[in-house]
Amino acid sequence: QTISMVGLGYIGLPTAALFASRKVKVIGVDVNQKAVDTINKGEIHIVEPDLDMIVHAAVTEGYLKATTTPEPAEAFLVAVPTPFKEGNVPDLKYIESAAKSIAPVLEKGNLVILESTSPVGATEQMAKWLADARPDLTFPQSHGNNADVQIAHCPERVLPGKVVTELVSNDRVIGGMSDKANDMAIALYKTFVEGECITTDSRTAEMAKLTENSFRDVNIAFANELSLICDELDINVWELIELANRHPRVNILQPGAGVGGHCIAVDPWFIVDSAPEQAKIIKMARDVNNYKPQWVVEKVKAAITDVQSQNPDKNLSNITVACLGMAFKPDIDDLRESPAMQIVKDIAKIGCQVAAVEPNIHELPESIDHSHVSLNDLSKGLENADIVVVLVKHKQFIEQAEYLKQHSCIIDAVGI
Ligand code: SAJ
Repeated sequence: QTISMVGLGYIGLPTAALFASRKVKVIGVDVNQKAVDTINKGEIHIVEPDLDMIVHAAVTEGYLKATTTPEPAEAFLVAVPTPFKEGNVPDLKYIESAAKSIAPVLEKGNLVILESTSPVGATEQMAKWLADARPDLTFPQSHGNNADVQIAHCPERVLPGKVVTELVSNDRVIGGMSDKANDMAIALYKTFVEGECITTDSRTAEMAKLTENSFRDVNIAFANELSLICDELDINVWELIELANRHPRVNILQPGAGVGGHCIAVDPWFIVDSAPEQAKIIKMARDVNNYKPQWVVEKVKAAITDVQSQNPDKNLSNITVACLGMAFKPDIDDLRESPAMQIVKDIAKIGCQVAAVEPNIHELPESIDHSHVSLNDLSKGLENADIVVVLVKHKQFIEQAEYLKQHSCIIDAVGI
């Protein structure tokens, strides 16, 4: 059996490598020539624990190879990005181009699985693109179980940082466009999935994935809203949440600097776009979480005013704000869609000096204003800081909590 993984990013590459580790031949397809070359050398172009070993073994043993042009296979798995475009509308252009690229090599008996997080109806749309490109084959929208090519949506739901273990142990929702597609998809995933495979239709599977991430977004928004309320009422929100969580049916999440990453801050918009009249709480949660970085910046501005009123000779350019953390969540190096990174940029725009501390990176990204922001280790970052802002709950900062507490002006967005 040969399977083809279309899209070799954070989800596609680990999935491809796990199939290959079970001695299934995998052809990985990606438009990024550099990524293809790196993988064919047995190396990886993304950061994810344990992935390097598995990819290296899969490539050297000959079970995984990468290419930029699709080849025939029995099953095709599509894991390409589904961003949103202007107006928070989902953009399916990567699914469309993946579908159009595999269509010419499809054969009778194939299974095509969409793994990308998608708005409701995207799998049916993909099936339509495939059918339009291949009028000589039949598809489940018109031929159900008897179609030449079967199609399903099986959303990924793994946590960045734990992808390799969660791919194996998580339960898997399988949304086939026919019963046959469901049977074929279960047989395929059972190669390495130890969790349960539960079947439904493609639209419910799409909505299930969006619901999971929206559930988390709404719950984080509740915590973030509490942090604003408690600030107003002069109550320690961390203590409050700990106390409320002693109730057997209450489990409040943690407030923070905002919600980042490529999933939780994006997926709820797919629901809002599909049902704008009904999706009231989901939309409101997005707004609450999106506002949080701005609120942190406002706190910093107020602290700057305080510092200046105590030291009238201090102008903006000789005030230093130490920003602890730039990643989108604790103990990773991923800065994409990071509220902490946005906050660092916004504080630099005020005109003061920013001493950024991010133990998981070695150099500042290019998009940062290097004349106002420097990258430091923790002790150097704190050295001349007038104000300290904790933006990410990295383990290195938790270890130094007692020391940090001694600083005269500290804004703790994450409850260190
Ligand atoms: N966050 C808080 N407070 C919390 C928990 C998280 O502010 O109590 C913030 C984090 O700092 C981060 C953001 O939320 O900025 C998202 O982090 P996360 O760890 O909740 O989730 P992701 O984006 O890394 O992964 C999510 C997961 N979804 C759920 O937990 C429901 C993962 O299982 C999905 O597979 C992934 O999205 C995805 O690919 O969709």
